[in-house]
Amino acid sequence: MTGKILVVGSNGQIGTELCLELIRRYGSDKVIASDIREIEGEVSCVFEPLDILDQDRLRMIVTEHGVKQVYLLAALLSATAERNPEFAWRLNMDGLFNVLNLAKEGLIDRVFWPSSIAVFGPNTPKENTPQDTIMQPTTVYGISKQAGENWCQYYFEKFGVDVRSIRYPGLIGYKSLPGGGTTDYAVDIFYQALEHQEYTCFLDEKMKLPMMYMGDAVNATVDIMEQPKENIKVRTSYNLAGFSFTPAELAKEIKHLIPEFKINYDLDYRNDIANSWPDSIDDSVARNDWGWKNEVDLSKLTEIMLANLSPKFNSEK
Ligand code: NAD
Ligand code: AKB
Repeated sequence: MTGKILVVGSNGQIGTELCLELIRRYGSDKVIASDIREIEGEVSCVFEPLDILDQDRLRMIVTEHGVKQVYLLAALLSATAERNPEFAWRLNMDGLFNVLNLAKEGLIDRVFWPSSIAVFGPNTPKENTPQDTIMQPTTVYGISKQAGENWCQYYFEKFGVDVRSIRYPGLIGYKSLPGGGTTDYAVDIFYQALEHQEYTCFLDEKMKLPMMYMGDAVNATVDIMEQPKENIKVRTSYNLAGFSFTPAELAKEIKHLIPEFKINYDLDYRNDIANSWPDSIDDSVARNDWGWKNEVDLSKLTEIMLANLSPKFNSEK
């Protein structure tokens, strides 16, 4: 691969693991991490402080390092965005335009931009939600993702910008802390289970949502970017599915490994957000177009999360 890869939002949940995978596949001299916050954790590559809203600095980093691919992860997620809708719209949209416009100028060859199941709304078919269906999102986050998808397609069709996208479900990993999403309960629950053997959930016990292990999501992300152009037939964003579960089902899995674990429920506005999203996703188009398949199911995920987080809590005791 020619040129360097820039990850914007590298300190977040996806960025932390994505940088490690990119370094594993291409070497640390190929990857540049960047975030508005200072670097944390295990990532061993060049780090550039960057506010994605600062277009001049983005341009400077891209030209100075010879960046040819950008993974744009900086955004406000659903729960945080509802508390600050105007800023969420600005960050989620202007950040995307700043990257797309550099690609339009020919400085960047390929862009990855994540969408979300949040593009769907209460009128969307809930079970096995198809690739193409009704999309009337009711959150500012979902509105920004749906608009972003259409802008990606527009830049591809009008200007030939090679931008690729996945509608991630809720992602669950152990390498970083949750970042303001509605599905993040399914990350936090593991920390609370290990520390307090108890978790108070802000979603209803029967709220079923599509989820995925972070390792699978990161593989899908790099895999879609490695595809030849002709395999990418959807230029809005691809549906992607792992498995679906409710808080009660996740609690039951955790109880198999931590028998004293208890879950309580105290619903808040995030339950309404979750209620507007699908229960499960049909990702057959991604499977057919570029061979996507997931590896990890719910019981494997529970084992991975507890096995990797336990040492952290044992060493803190
Ligand atoms: P996160 O909140 O954990 O990470 C976002 C990172 O962006 C943070 O490190 C933050 O410091 C950084 N950031 C914020 N503002 C910035 C700015 N102005 N300039 C540069 N960096 C900035 O989010 P995440 O879970 O890693 O999600 C990354 C992307 O994937 C987002 O676009 C999100 O919408 C999308 N997504 C995530 C999930 C999920 O379950 N995690 C699901 C669907 C879609
Ligand atoms: C969120 O809950 O906001 C994210 C998402 C599904 O986009 N995890």
